[in-house]
Amino acid sequence: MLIRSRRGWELPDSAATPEDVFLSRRSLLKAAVAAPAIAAAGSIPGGPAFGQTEVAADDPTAGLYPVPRNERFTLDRAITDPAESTTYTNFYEFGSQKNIWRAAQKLKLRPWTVTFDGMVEQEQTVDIDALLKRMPLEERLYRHRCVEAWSMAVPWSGFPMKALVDFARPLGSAKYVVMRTFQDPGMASGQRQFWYPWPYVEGLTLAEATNELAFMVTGMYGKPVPKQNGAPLRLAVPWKYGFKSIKSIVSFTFTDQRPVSFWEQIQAAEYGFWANVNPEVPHPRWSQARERVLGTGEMVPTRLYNGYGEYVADLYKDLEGERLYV
Ligand SMILES: Nc1nc2c(c(=O)[nH]1)N[C@H]1C(S)=C(S)[C@@H](COP(=O)(O)O)O[C@H]1N2
Ligand SMILES: [Mo]
Repeated sequence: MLIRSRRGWELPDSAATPEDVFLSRRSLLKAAVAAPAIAAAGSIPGGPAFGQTEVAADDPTAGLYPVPRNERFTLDRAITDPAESTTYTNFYEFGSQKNIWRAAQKLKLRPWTVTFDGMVEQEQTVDIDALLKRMPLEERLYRHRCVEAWSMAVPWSGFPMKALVDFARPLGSAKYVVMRTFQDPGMASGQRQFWYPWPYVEGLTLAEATNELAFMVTGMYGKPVPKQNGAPLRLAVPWKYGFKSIKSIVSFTFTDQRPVSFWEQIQAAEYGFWANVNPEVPHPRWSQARERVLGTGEMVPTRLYNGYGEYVADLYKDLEGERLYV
């Protein structure tokens, strides 16, 4: 999100956005070498296959996929090449660059438990595999719009977040669900960068979390979701900027207090609680009017709620006074 700086939020407004960096790298590549040759080679010398979607050795869930597609969710564009979406990732636990997918292979997938606590009928910690057995797995084609103005379109596998909320049995007084990523600085070198407020935290209102669109991701492209994309359990809330879609979740806490999320702690003026996609509300340092579609070199107009207004606009009709689009 903010790169090449230990203290990104202290950067002047003129600092390069990751997008600038990526675009200039791209043009450098194109100018210096024959880009098609790189694409055709299909691998990085000494590394695993470029765009790896092969299943990690410690992931026992391969047999669960593929799962039936829910045809209700359709795309207005091609599915993004997995070589792009699995190698150009944001996962600050493993570094602040986009190419951390190899570092992310250090993520240890088992044992993995998920805790449900706070305002619930009964606190519980469940094994991820036991949880997966109880959830109705399906595939959905979703668009994803990062606040940095790039986007992708991905077949996620997983289950509606509502099923998870039902499983957790929150009390009637709970208003928010707070999600946390693992914390293990020995495994994830980015977490040794002490100036970040680890662990990564995100939150939704319960109305958002139980909206039909809110989806818990466990797979991608008909296979277990790769480590770098947030295995074994991540969120997908496609009407919001990508930073809301927290990866590698270990806990869900139900509360009546609005949480302050990871990026909001770092820079509240730029990354708020609601973070709904809106092309007409610029980020303080760049426009949100258009987005670069990963893998195509194309710039396309961004849509209000990332095109998902029919599902979610009603959630916000009584919240006009809030900063809904930052
Ligand atoms: N724990 C954690 N979750 C995270 C992030 C992160 O750095 N750490 N980055 C977020 C951002 S900014 C985006 S755009 C998406 C990126 O998901 P992808 O890498 O699968 O495209 O993950 C989000 N979830
Ligand atoms: Mo993002």
